[in-house]
Amino acid sequence: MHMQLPDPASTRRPAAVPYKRIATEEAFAPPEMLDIYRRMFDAPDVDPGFKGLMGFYMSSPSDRAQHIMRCLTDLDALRLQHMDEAGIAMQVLALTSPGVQFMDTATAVSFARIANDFLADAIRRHPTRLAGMLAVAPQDPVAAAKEIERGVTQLGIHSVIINSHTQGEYLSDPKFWDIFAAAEANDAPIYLHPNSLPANMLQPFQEAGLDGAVYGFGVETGLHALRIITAGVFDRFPKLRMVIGHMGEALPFWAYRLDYMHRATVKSQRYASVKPIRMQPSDYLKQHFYVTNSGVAWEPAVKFTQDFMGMDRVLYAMDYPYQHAVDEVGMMDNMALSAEDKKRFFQTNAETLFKIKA
Ligand code: 1DF
Ligand code: MN
Repeated sequence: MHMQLPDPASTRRPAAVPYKRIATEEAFAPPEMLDIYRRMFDAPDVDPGFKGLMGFYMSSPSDRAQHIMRCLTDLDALRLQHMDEAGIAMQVLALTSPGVQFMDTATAVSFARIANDFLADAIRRHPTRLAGMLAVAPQDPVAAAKEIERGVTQLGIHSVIINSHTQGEYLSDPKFWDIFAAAEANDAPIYLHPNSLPANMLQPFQEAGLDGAVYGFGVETGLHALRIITAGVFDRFPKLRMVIGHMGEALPFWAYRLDYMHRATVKSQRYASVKPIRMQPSDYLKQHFYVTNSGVAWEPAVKFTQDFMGMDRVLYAMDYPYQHAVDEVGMMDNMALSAEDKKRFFQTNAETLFKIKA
């Protein structure tokens, strides 16, 4: 296998292919949400990770920030043009991180509904090009559960986005489990997407500039997924399914050590919080999770993850507009995979998971 890292700088247009490319972790932002964010940045107690991340994109004159802001707020001509240029047939959209998760509870609950209606309108305008995930406010788990039911039954959106921690709190805490109950009851997978690092984790990452998508996001989101697994969430909700991006936030690569050390930790009774669970951590990854390759257009990593998770559990994603890299599409097209497996990766796994009608 070639272990050389590809050059993401060139821009060739991808070729016609016998499958639809469905990109499954693509971001948008209603302008009204950015107005709410602007007001939040002025508060004295604003979360430093949130302000550092979205404050940057919303105020920086850099080409990267300007491009991202323009793309995030467009759900029509510009987005479709970028999709056409990249050969993307369909985007599965999610309210950009952190969505509503730093808002006060009342604002978060009401804005999640507004965002979902806004998304449903865009999908109605472009039903063959756009699909989506439901935003919810974990700050109010009962309201989040209701919004999942409303979104699935009334908006026809069959998955949920949660941007990792909510103000430093993790879904491993049973106070959030009404959300899992609703996701399971409505057969809606939850995409656990990165968030900026919580305040108590930020400093050693941020001082080295490693808090964002470069590394910190993956560490924190992987931690969150592991907390959910080791808290016994899937023993309690056996039909619950989750999705993680960025090649499973490296968890497939960790699987062997996770299993060994989790087993040893349970046995030694070192922590009251580490109780026995029915299976090994890697079994939950393989049976309850789907992985997208957002941000990781690297054949050896995709192949390893397919080998670990199974061909039906690894899906294509671009992470537009944060990784708007047209060249990566062709690199994924050219992976040494059978025609059937390539179609699973780009198209049919997404159609099944997100209940997209072909
Ligand atoms: C970044 C990356 C920002 C991702 C995101 O949301 C995001 C970034 C604010 O590069 O700063 O969703 N990402 O998923 O990799
Ligand atoms: Mn993303």
